[in-house]
Amino acid sequence: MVFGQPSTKNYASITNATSSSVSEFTMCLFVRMKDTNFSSGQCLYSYATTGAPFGNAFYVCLFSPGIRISIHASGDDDTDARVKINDTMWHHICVTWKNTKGDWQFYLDGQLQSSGTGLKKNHQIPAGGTVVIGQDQDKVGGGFDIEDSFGPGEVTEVNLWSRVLSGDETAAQKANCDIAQAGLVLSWGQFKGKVTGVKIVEP
Ligand SMILES: [Ca+2]
Repeated sequence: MVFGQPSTKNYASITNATSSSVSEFTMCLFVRMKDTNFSSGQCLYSYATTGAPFGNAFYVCLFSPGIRISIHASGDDDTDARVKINDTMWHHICVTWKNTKGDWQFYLDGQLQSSGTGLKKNHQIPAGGTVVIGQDQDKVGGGFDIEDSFGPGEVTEVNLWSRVLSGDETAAQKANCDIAQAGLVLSWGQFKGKVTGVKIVEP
């Protein structure tokens, strides 16, 4: 997906994205940011449900310029992954989370870059929400702000698993685009047909 300048009209979305609540996940994508010096937010991925405050139940956004991972439920819980990717190069990123201890990991280009614990421990992310690529959701499937819109840049191969992938699995994605099938709940092929405003370029 090729995004132009930030606009609330550019995104891909999938409604009813998960059929059961989520106690652990991995979300990976390839991204290239063309603006090295942005000052507003750049939201890559958001998931929103009606029960969550401000819409989002989960998001991965860049806020000038570190990547923030957030899980919302009766109060936010977020963490700064201390990773910057605004260098116009392609990067592969993976975020993992598991509710048992609230452990999270952030992989950049197949390498574990940062990690932590206590992020929304014991929380279940509710089922049935909407995933949007390229926007933050202030309400389910909408409430987009240009200050949170992704662009200019490119995003591809966005996938979501209902489990924590291993380091070897994330490294294989980066190296060979080798997408693990076990636990894959949302795949890139599903997003490609649901885009608004952005251009799809086949590899
Ligand atoms: Ca917003």
